[in-house]
Amino acid sequence: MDLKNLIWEQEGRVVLVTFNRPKALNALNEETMNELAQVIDRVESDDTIGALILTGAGEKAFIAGADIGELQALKTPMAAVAKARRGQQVLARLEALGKPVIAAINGFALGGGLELALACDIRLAADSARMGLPELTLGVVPGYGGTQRLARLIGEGQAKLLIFSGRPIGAAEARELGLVEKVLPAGELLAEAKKLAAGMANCAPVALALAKGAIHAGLDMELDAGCSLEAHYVGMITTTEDFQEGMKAFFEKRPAQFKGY
Ligand code: CO8
Repeated sequence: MDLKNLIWEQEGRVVLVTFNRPKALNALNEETMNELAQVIDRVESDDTIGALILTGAGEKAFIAGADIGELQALKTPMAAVAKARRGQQVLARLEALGKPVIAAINGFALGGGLELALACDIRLAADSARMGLPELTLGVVPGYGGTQRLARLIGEGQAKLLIFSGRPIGAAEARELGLVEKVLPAGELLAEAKKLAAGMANCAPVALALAKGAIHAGLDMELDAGCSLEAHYVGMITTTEDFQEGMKAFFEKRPAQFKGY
């Protein structure tokens, strides 16, 4: 991988990727999006990786949005459509990764930065973090899935309130809305993200991918169809060696050693 704006660190089965463009508060330019696509390829195909954490460098920002200089340089509506679609495709792949992805929101998560966090499985926020979709105040529309994922996550009315006002909110309010799953003292954010990620990374990988897939698919299905899908995933998992190992380890009173098949 050729990474300039992202820092890649692997500890055991957990990869920590840090957005690092300090001069623009880690804003997402095209280059950074392309690097994120490379990271996703690697995480997807590398069996030694069981979970991914995304965070921002420094204390001030997670990601302060799409790079506003690049937005200003857009010459035609179709160039903007193409840019939005490219970003959406990368975030859709992030969301669909068969491994857990945790956003550790250490500071400002605005515009495209919050949209990226919305494509993660779990959002942990530092108590000092601020989050919002200020696009309308810049004369632009959220373009990296924000109008879709925010309304699904916190409901139509609350999403409209945030998007139409462009008002950033603090971590406590974000927790109340269900926009983030946990709020932590800033100094404990990464340690907690790593602890959670390590636990998830030690689960049976195929079981985790199936559970994640069932949750995502089920949100677009009738309950009965979703339960049927779930039952078939249970059937599929019993054909793996990891299923046998999980049962055996329980009765032998030891931690299971999963292989990923
Ligand atoms: N893009 C480019 N540069 C940025 C961005 C950004 N999003 N955010 C901050 N910067 C730069 C600033 O220009 C500044 O640079 P310089 O030092 O050269 O002047 C540097 O980072 C530090 O920022 P500030 O001086 O502004 O720091 P403050 O502490 O005063 O303020 C804020 C921090 C409140 C976070 C402020 O920087 C801010 O409001 N940033 C912009 C936030 C924003 O509006 N984000 C949304 C952008 S739009 C978007 O994300 C659309 C996504 C969909 C795209 C669809 C594709 C077509």
